[in-house]
Amino acid sequence: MIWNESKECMSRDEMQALQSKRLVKAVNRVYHNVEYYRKKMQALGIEPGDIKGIEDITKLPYTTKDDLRDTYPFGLFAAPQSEIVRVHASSGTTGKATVVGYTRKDIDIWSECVARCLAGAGVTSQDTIQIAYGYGLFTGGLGAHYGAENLGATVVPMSTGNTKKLTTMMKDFGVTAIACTPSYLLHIAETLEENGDLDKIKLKAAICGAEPWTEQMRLQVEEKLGINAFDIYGLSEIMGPGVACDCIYHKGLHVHEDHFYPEIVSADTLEPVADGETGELVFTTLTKEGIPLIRYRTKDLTSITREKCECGRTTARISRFKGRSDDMLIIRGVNVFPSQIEAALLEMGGTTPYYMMIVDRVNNLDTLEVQVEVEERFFSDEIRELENLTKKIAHVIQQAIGLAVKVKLVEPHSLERSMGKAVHVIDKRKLV
Ligand code: DLL
Repeated sequence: MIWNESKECMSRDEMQALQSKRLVKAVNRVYHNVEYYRKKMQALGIEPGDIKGIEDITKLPYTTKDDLRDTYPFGLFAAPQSEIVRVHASSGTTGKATVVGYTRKDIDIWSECVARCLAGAGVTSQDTIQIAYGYGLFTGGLGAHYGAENLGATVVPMSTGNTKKLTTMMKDFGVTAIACTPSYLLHIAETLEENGDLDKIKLKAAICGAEPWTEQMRLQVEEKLGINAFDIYGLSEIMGPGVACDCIYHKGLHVHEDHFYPEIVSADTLEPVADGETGELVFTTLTKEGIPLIRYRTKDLTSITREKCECGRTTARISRFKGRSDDMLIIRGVNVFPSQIEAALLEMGGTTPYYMMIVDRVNNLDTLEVQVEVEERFFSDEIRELENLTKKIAHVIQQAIGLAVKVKLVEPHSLERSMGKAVHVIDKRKLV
């Protein structure tokens, strides 16, 4: 089960010693190779010699997405172009794309991290795995692909776009594992069910990430497909998929902290919070050459524990993500995360994880309509039954988020299915 015992099962002292050694090297690298970092550190009066170990990390400045945008495209690269063997970029829906570069060593470490995740999910060289994240500038496809090859599994590079072909090959090739977004896995399960193929597949594990999903959704999809579903986390700025992943105990995601040092800080004060408390996740890359980042603010909200896991790994674990601080909606002054709606819907039963939140402002008052797909067997022509169900859903959501909402039931299969990162919110207030 454990793929890299020497790295994933170290004592805390050994881990800290390794992190200290690597941090000192990383700080020297950015100071000497990246003008932007040198100036930032000089402005704070910090010299590389001031950083003697991991305990000095809080002396260092934070890095944000804006820093990457200000230095677009390659300004934070710490290796000459001749050593950069690959670039990836984020879609940049809210501004310029953020571009990241990898040296050959970075790619090797990335594949090892993804391989560790897959091994933790029970995938071995005996497995056939479909990679159904998008290939291209998005890190999902190629990141998962290299990791699966590193492990020696047989890789089927599906990408996204043709679910029919994917399910046919899943059956014909005897596919045993799949890597895709959780929302796409749901769509795949739905397609298999519609075609009466659920009992014709050999799938045993799914490694899903790139978007928030609830524990309720993970359990639902496990039950539907008769598999074990794992949560894999990552972000392009830090590496891509494989920064952290949960194990068969599903009690938090193990961070590959020999390469990525995690801190949890208050999103308001930026002061570190205690283990177990929720805050913003911050990462420092300890071994990256192409684009090492110091104290990168991910905006992802989670908590951390450093207790040893039942699986034997000693690496720090982060809890399932509630969402990003910038995904949080403020509706009539109340903080709402889409994941709260998903959890409430799945807990009540009879509904599907397909929902859309429409936020608007009418007469200076915020409104929230939640469109919900119910399971076919609950969808009835009887107006009275539908009204009762609508009231029940509105009640459950109100209990979960503390806000009265308008619920609209929509026909099964009418909300758009996603093959990448699902969209659950239309905020019309932003459009005016
Ligand atoms: O989504 C990398 C990735 C690909 C991760 C495939 C896992 C699987 P970005 O496009 O840069 O990179 O988006 C990163 O996605 O900051 C989180 O907000 C969100 N995210 C990623 N994984 C998870 C997860 C990839 N397991 C952003 N749970 C991150 C919740 C996730 N959110």
